[in-house]
This record gives sequence, C-alpha cells and structure tokens, in this order.
Amino acid sequence: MAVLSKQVAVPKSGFSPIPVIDMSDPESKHALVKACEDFGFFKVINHGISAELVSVLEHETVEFFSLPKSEKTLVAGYPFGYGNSKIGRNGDVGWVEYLLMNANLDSGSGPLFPSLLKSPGTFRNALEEYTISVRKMTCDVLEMIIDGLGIKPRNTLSKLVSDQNTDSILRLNHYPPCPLINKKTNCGKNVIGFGEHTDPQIISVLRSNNTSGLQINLTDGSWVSVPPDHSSFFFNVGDSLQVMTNGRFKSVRHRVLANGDKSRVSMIYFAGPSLTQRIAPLTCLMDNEDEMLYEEFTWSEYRNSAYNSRLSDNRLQQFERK
Ligand code: GA4
Repeated sequence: MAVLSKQVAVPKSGFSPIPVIDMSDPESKHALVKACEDFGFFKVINHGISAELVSVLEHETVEFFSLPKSEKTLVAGYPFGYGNSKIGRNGDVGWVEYLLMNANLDSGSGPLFPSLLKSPGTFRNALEEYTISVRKMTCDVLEMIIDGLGIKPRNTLSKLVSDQNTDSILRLNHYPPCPLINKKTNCGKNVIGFGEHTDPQIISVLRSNNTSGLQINLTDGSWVSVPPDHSSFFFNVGDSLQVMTNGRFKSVRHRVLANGDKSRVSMIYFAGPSLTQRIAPLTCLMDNEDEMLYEEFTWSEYRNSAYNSRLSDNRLQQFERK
C-alpha cells in the first residue's frame, strides 16, 4: 500500500541538521522556504521519481566510467564532455572524473549529447528519462517555494526552468576511492574531490549512491557532512535564486571530499534559465523600503563571468550594489 511505503521526514539515525522536505505534504511549503533561508539546502523525500529509472542510470554511469581512459577521452571536450581531474579552465583540480551534458531536451538537437554514444542505447534513454523526471520534480519544488513565499503566479520560477531555451546541465561525477587517504604520508588530511563553490544557476538537484563525501558550509563557516541517501534528492539554492530573492535565500557553498575505500557516484541537474533571462530581485518580494542588493544582469552575462572564475570565487561579489 502506498501509505505504508511512504517515507517519514525524520533522519534515520543520529542528528543531522539537514532539513527534510516531504513532497507529498503541501504544508511542506513553509519548511521549504525556511530551509532555503537558513541553509540554501534540503533533502526531498516522497518525490515520486522511479527508483528503477535511477538505478538504471546509475548502472549505466558506472559502466561508462569503467571504460578504458582512451575511450572516455574520445568524448572529452569543453564545456561539455568527459573530464578528469581538471574542473573548469582556470586551474581547479579534484579527485574526480565526470561527464557534463547539455540537459535542454527542447533544443531540437535530439539526444542530450549526440556524439557521446555510439548507438542509441539504454544509457541515452535513461539520461533523457531521468532529465525529464528531475526537471518535473524541480518545477514542483519551485512552485511549492512560490506558494510558501505567498506570491503569484505559481510558475514565477518554474517557467524559467521549463522555458524552451533553458540553459540546464546534467553532470555525472565519479569519485574513485583515493589511495592517499588513510596512508601515513597523508597525515589524516582531507583530499578534495570537488572543491568548495556555489552553483551559478537557479537551483541544483543531486542524487548520489550511498557513499559519503558531500559537505555543506553553514552560515557560521563550519562544514557539515551530508549523510548520503540514495533514495532521496538533495537540492541546493544557486546564485541566481539568491539574487531573485534579494539575498533572502542562500546560495550554499558545498564541496566533496574523496573517500578512502568506496567509489562515490553522483548525478546533478543544474536548472538554469535561458541565456537572455534577466536576473534581478523579484519585485513582488520587495517592500517599498527594501534596497536592491544586486545590479541586474542576464543569465548569459553571469554564466560567462562564472566560467571565467575559479571554483571557490565569490562570483556574486562583482554584482553587489555598492
Ligand atoms: C559549478 C556548478 C556546475 O558543476 C558547473 C561548474 C563549471 C564546470 O565544471 O565547468 C564551473 C563551476 C560550475 C563554476 C565556476 C567555473 C565553471 C567550473 C569553474 C571553475 C557545470 C557550472 O555551471 O558552474
């Protein structure tokens, strides 16, 4: 029975400050807004995404990363394609290999990343189906946020992500077990899988296997480990949503630490608007006496400036109003 299989919004064991949002409960909208204000981060349960679909995509992802390096590098490229250790083009490195793809299904170009796969196969279908499902869930979450903020229309944010020209990205990450960890020479230091950063887009949606590594930065500057949960999705507020809420929502700094024993596999959907979309505080959220904290910009301007920055840079700083 569906009711019996429903997950309950309580952490399984131990204390974790990560807010848990139950998508089957419309009242979650208040907790959702609070999570975006306090953490810029939350976990979503009862999301309705097929566990079977997720497990097929995870399986295909593991198969892809198991290919010999010579085959994977056939699809290396920038910004989209296979990458190993190097993140972006400004000198950032991490203990990670990845596949970055355009996730705009309406672009008319057919498959997400046509040159990647030799034949239209299970991997491509899983990528497409996963993107469709995650985009739908993202729109539901964004509409719940708008309800929680008490503004109208409901699609104020979701329309940006479902726009025909949405500039969204799908990222598959593989963090192999790192032999440097637990060795005497390492002196117990952390090995960075993916360095600390905020995401430039509106909102990002992460799903991983059950290997730990993800950490978020709290407002007091401390790092908190996010207990992995392969059946849930983790959302983080991006820089663009921080601007659209005039700083009310926090674009959370996060990072991934490498693991000494186990592989971590994650898939992240970065929901971005169209290139021409104007990013500015939503007037319906502003009171008369509120000052705009940011200069307005288009997503294309912000994306260009982000791609010319280093991972850990504070990318919004140059758009702050003096
Ligand atoms: C962070 C969020 C996404 O993973 C990403 C990253 C992008 C990349 O990997 O090429 C960037 C990074 C991300 C922001 C600053 C620049 C660009 C690496 C980097 C050093 C795909 C994105 O959109 O911005």
